[in-house]
Amino acid sequence: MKAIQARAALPLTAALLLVGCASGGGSPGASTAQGTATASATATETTTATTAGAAITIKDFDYGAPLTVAPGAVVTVTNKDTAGHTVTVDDGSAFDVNVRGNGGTATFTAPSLPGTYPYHCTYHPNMHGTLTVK
Ligand SMILES: [Cu+2]
Repeated sequence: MKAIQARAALPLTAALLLVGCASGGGSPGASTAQGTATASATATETTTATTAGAAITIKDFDYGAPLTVAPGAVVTVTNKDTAGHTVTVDDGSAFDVNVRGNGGTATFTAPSLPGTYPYHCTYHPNMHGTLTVK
């Protein structure tokens, strides 16, 4: 007996990028280009160096996989447990947020100094996680 599971993932990439590339074929002394060449190439550069998107999801008293973020990144914490939790750095005071249960969220800013930051929950000392900044 065979169980075939077909999973069709169709990412809709509807990104049309029209880059006006001026054909730079400078062949010396050959053809004479006719007409008016209106080359207005507007290069819109979107520099996305944002540090968004970092997230910790707490579920079943677990912080999930260790998270690596850029210095100063905004980390969003979502708590899917019914109990409240905190994300509290073990040493120092780099971050300490309280996250309500039942889908509560909180955000904190990751330290600007690269390193590994173990954290815990002040309510449940057996809960541990690690945030890496680099
Ligand atoms: Cu907790």
